[in-house]
Amino acid sequence: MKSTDQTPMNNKTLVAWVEEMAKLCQPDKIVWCDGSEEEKIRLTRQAIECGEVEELNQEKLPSCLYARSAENDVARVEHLTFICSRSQKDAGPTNNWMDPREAYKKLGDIFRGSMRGRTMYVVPFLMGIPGSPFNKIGIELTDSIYVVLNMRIMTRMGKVALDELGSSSDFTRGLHSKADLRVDRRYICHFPEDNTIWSVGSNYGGNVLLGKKCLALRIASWLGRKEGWMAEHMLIVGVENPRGEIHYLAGAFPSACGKTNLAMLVPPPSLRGYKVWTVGDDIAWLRIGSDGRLWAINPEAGFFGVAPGTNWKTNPNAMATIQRNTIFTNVLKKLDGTVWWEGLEDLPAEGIDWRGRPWTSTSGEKGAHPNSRFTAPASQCPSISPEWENPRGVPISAIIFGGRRARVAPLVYQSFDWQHGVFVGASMASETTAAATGRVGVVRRDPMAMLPFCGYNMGDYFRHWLNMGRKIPHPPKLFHVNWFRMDETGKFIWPGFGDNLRVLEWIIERVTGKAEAVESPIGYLPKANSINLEGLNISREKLESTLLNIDLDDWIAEAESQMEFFNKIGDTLPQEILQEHQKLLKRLKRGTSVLV
Ligand code: GTP
Ligand code: SPV
Ligand code: MN
Repeated sequence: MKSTDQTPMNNKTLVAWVEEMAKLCQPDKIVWCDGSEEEKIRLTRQAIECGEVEELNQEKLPSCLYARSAENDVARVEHLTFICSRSQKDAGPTNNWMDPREAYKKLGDIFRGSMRGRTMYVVPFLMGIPGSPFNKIGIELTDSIYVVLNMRIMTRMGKVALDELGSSSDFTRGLHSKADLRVDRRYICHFPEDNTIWSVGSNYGGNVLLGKKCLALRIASWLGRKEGWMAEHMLIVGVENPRGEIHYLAGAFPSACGKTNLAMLVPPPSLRGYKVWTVGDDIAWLRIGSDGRLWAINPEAGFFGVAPGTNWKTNPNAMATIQRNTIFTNVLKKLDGTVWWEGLEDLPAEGIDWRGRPWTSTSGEKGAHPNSRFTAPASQCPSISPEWENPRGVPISAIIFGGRRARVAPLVYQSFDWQHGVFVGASMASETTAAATGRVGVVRRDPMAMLPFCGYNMGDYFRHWLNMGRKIPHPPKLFHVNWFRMDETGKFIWPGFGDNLRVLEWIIERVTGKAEAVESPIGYLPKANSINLEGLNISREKLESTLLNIDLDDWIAEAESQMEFFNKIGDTLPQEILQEHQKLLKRLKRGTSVLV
């Protein structure tokens, strides 16, 4: 077993750890990745030769690749994801827990010899921006070129990360092997006390791109609590009004609930004069700045976005971003070597579907998997913010929680204060999506969109949010939105996408004290005429009677369901959350008809 020349001899801890892991996995070869263009070309060629990826039409989609994952490996596997803290209590009731000794043994048995006949790539990566105090460094060892090529887009990978690390031993140790891709030998384990992640048996997205959900959320949330900052499943977007003032908003929506789309929003014609700037589409790290505001960075360098539903009308910025240097996973491959998915215009007559089988438009089968994705460099996004690589981050004026709710949750409301806002985030719910395996469309509680990503006890996480509120001299205002209310025929009532700016406008005007609101039992609702409806097919009456209507019976049932969830959290649940719940119930029971 031989390492290449790039071995950083100045970092003995790193070299020793790589050797130890190589002894376990027994690869034929070890390759240290430097992140160079030459390396990209070499690895791409190798991945094409061994069939790990396919080339796409290089004239129409330059430097783009096509990948198909195993049929049983198309999404995050929450039931196989574990927090392996020494004490089960630290993982809490919402996480799967495994004793760390047991986990190392169990996964070690699967890793043992799993890289025989394969190469182990050493992928150093930086989560954050060179020179930023927010930064964390990880090293991922993997036997998947697909992972290396994705990590190269999603993170700042190679030399830049090793330079930043120097001889320090402060890095996240990530070990990944596809092994044999068997579901019964698939585990995603986090060892927060060891700053270690072991992922085996998968080759898909959030299971294996260890910088993303594993480090930047699960491990980082653990570190953030210890170190006094926050790691959140949030987009970051800057909204510039016609006067040139920019407000930055962060939004926590569960997987496949609209973060990428909101981050890249294009203003509708009636809101001309507004500009929207993309800072991040999935993860935000937030710290208190010296000016007393909350500042955020996007620790990632790329987008791993949902393909279905993305088109030139719904998300033109994403479409422009993915025309080159992009990896498409589990979409339909057209006969001309371009790609297609459900919701993209121009239905092709035929192609090869995500399973690798011939497909025709009349076959009745999906051409692309509902969780098919594109991996693209953030720098290619036309709306990328000039501030997106500012090591200080951007100041956050408002945090928006959001869910996918066909009923109950109104288009938008504002919390009364930070504590109430934390309760709103803690009690939010959303319908499950194809981003994780399991049933789709089931309403479940997903506090702050972090249910699958919080690396520690959920009650302690709420406590951390409450504490942060006390520590931030000028905290952002907290809101809740829902773009997904349906009518009786199952159609979305709100047009969504670009028109969501109408709601962001109200939110920003609430922050700046301009927009009017009325008090309802659940929070402040927009006053009838304070949301701009110009150019929309929705009457003010319809807005009031559907999108902004609070049905008291529905909400009392909602509050009961919230309580069932809080009961599961047990004794770490902060009293403040219970108090807010009691106050909500009291307001609901006092209310008669609360139409705006
Ligand atoms: P993850 O990457 O899984 O975290 O997802 P995300 O939160 O970034 O979701 P994304 O923006 O990719 O949207 C997921 C799906 O919802 C896509 O099919 C979108 O087309 C659709 N979608 C996004 N925004 C809206 C909206 O405002 N209205 C409607 N009806 N659909 C939307
Ligand atoms: C999500 O599921 O929230 C994603 C995709 O952003 S994954 O990287 O697979 O987690
Ligand atoms: Mn996500």
